[in-house]
Amino acid sequence: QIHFIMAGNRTFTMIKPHAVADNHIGGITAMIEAAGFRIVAMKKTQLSAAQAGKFYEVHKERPFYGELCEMMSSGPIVPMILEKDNAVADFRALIGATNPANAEEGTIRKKYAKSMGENAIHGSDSDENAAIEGAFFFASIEQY
Ligand code: RTP
Ligand code: MG
Repeated sequence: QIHFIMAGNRTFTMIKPHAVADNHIGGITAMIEAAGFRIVAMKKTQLSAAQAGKFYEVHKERPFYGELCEMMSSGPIVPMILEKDNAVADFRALIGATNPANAEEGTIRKKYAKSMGENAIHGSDSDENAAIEGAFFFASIEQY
């Protein structure tokens, strides 16, 4: 089918627990779609602390690892696989800086982040990690 031939590449994202709890799923997905990303897979789920620990294993030596895993398992999240040309870099531009104090106008974190930890949304940092993180949450039959 032609839309597969024309498809861009993929990134992975999660709406973090505080933003789900505050009813921002609709506002955030609207910004994502308006920026030209296609939602390939999406669900609402909750990580155990152990699952969050596995997802964020790359950060296990960082001082914020324990706090990060606790926060990410504190309530439901909305993981998604997104598709667009230049998906990883364009999505990181859309979400804005990790620290919301540095997030640019018009970014998701500028609008919805509360702090460095509760910064509303995750975005993969490479094509390789996007594939790993997407496969952590979604089977191939869930990706359209
Ligand atoms: P993400 O992976 O969530 O898209 O965020 P990022 O690349 O902008 O930031 P990264 O360095 O990968 O950190 C992952 C998440 O850990 C929390 N964090 N807390 N307290 C702190 O100093 C600190 N630093 C990072 C944030 O929730 C960040 O998104
Ligand atoms: Mg990161």
